[in-house]
Amino acid sequence: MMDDDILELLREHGSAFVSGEEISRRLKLSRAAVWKRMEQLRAVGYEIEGSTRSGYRLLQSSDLLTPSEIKPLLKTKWMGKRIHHFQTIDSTNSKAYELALSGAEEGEVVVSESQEKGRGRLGRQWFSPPSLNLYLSVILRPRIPPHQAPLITLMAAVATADAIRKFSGLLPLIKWPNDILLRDRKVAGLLNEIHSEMDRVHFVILGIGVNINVDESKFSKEIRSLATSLKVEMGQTVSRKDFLQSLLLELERWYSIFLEEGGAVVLNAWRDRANIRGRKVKVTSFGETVAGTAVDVDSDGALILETGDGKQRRVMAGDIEYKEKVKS
Ligand code: BTX
Repeated sequence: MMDDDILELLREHGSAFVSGEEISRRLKLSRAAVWKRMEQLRAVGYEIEGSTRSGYRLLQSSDLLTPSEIKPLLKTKWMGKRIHHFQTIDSTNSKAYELALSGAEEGEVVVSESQEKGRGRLGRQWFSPPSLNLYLSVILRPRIPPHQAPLITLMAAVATADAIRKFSGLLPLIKWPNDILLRDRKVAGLLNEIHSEMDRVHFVILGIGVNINVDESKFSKEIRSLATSLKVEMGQTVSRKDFLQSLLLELERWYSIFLEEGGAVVLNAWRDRANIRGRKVKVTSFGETVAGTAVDVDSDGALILETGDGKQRRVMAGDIEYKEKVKS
């Protein structure tokens, strides 16, 4: 954790130097210990400039999500072979949409170190602080009719949940429509957007935000009790690059399963990971709240609820609240 503290201190100063004296005072380390730590950080790939007069400054973090950092790690056949990397951007989804409109190919990825207007569903915001998390959007061009597009959203949630499980060894749960929870808190969210005409999809943008190294204290009060990160859950700092490569691999794998084996396989995988059937829930959809028992999720992504009067209701969009704790 000490290395994290040093890096945080260096990052706080941006491109300016921070004196060895200040580092040793703030982190309660001897000057010699600071020097040794810097050597260790350099050894793992951090580019740190040192000057006897001015101190230290971070020139390049080894965990940047630049194409040159990511590409050597990729195990995919085609996904992520072209990465558009930004230091900051309004929203990776908006950028990917724009690129797709001007002809970007299937599998191109937009990734940014931070987002100024990270978007959630229903006009909400996605907290996107710099260099800590993952904000990415993948362009897909499936040859499917628009009514099948929701299956792509379910597929992306399954892939994200599997990437988290394989990477962390923890068991995530999908929460309808497509949040990923660890210990009942949101660790990732998906915002997928589709561009289509009546009978065919032009492209789908898979927008995925994963909280990786953000500490609990950085979340605003409103979301602190609802959100978490891989670092919080795993108790250690996580390599965003390694996680990104796992995520792209899972997305490629599940997308091929969808194309080759069909939507039913994806839907079943989603059901397994959501564990929603039979749960007592309350759903708020466009200002209306419906309570009931979750029966299933349909291939169009709709939640089917059994309301007290024995009737079934389909809810297309909204937010769900479990009436009892999530079993994971
Ligand atoms: P959502 O509408 O389900 O979730 C947004 C809600 O979640 C917010 O209103 C807030 O309560 C809470 N929240 C906000 N930020 C975070 C966070 N970092 N972690 C946990 N909870 C949070 C979910 O929308 C879809 C989010 C997709 C984000 C990706 S990032 C890459 C891509 N680009 C883009 O603009 N959006 C997507």
